[in-house]
Amino acid sequence: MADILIVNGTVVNDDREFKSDVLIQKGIITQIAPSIKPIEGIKVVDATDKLLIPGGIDTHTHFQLPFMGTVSVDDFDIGTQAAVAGGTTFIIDFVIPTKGQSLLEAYDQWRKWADEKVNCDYSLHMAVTWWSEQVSKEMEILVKERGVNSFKVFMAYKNSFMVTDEEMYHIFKRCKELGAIGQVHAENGDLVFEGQKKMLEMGINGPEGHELSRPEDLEAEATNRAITIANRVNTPVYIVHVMSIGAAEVIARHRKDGRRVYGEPIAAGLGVDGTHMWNHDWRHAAAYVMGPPIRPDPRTKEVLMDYLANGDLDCVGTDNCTFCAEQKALGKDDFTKIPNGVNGVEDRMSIVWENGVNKGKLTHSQFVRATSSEAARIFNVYPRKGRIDIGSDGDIVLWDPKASKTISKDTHHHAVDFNIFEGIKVTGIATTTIVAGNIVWNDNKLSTKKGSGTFVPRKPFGPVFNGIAQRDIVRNELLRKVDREPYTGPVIKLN
Ligand code: DUC
Ligand code: ZN
Ligand code: ZN
Ligand code: ZN
Repeated sequence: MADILIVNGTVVNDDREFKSDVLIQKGIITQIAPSIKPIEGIKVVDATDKLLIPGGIDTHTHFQLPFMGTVSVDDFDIGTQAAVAGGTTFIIDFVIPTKGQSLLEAYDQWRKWADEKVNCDYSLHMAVTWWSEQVSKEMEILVKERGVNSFKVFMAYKNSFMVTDEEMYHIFKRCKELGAIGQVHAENGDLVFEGQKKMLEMGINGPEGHELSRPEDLEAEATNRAITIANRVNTPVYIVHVMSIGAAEVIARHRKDGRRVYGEPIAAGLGVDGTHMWNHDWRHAAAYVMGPPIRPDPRTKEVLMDYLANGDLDCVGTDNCTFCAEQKALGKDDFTKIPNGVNGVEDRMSIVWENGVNKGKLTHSQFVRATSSEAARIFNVYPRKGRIDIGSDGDIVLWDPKASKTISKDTHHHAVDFNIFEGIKVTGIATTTIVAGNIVWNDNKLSTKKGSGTFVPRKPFGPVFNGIAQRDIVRNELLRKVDREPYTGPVIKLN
């Protein structure tokens, strides 16, 4: 928790942009003014020609995740190093208990893994992979005593994480009672499973079978089903990793109908297309295997960015879940065994800048909204995170909109031996990253301290905590009255 004075910068929040100095004391922003006099001995950082943006928030990581017979290689140490090197200062990872496992036990495990290693602040979402009285009770403890306000269900990964519609309904109901938000990995898991069997029967066992077995409409269908079920409960829902035009269209349509649904595109989906899965080099093709698949249609990343710009999609995550060549090779003869996952946590901000701001689709403030502020609002850590303001955490990035780099596995800060954005030139990078007043990334060098980040508990949503939740409550009350009144109109008899 250090003191630092940043001078001559341009502050960009999601509502406005202005020239200002910023003072951070004991890790918290204490002053924002045109010309702040340095206190004796304080570290002064010159931000001439730089934008000062709130540290990025990655809503979706899987560091050191035990998954598909192996463990993702970016752990909480390397993963958060990569994060800050790219301008992200806060990550939200997923606790994923196995079916039948206590949620609290899994939570303790993740806390232990993360607390020892994180180089920036973090929070945890909880995946709910099964349903029982015990799960219901543990959800309450997690919300009231452990700082978890978001619970994710998988509609895919049959035979491991997948839940039924009935279970999802009960989990959403419980979320509503507790003031938490439901999140969904939306793919029709039964049909993915059938598709996988069909591909293998047809002799398609390479990475292209991954994409062919889980087409876009299985994502769109599940997205619609998840929103429909959440709407039965009158509770908001957050769709993780929106990968297809079809799923984005479903979300946009429900939003137009007034439903409270949030959509999260990810760096992979905004930065590359899925044609790489047809590469003749097996390792190259396998590197792009993640679920839901990155879509081969080259328009997808453009359209997802358009939805992000118009506000029908909300905040950008990554699903960072990385596996090295020998781990991907677990599926050498059978694509269904290739560990699913790609990188993103380091390159997310620059990919969004390059394909959003540099293409004229996002303003600076919209960029901040999409990479930080909106995530902070949705997950209830705003304005502590996601804003440069007095009282907010001193997590600030000096962003150079003119500096360029070419993304490569040879220079990235991940543990993984491949980068799905290899060779992409981005203009707009984090030149200095400040976490709680400490410079942790500057001049291409990391100076992080393992274990220095802290867990940020997130309160449940309620009228006193969150404007969005307040609106939801009022709207849902109205909807209940409008939608659920007994029908009193004329009765049409069908013969
Ligand atoms: N998708 C992935 O690609 N990896 C981790 C879990 C998931 O849903
Ligand atoms: Zn997922
Ligand atoms: Zn390729
Ligand atoms: Zn994920």
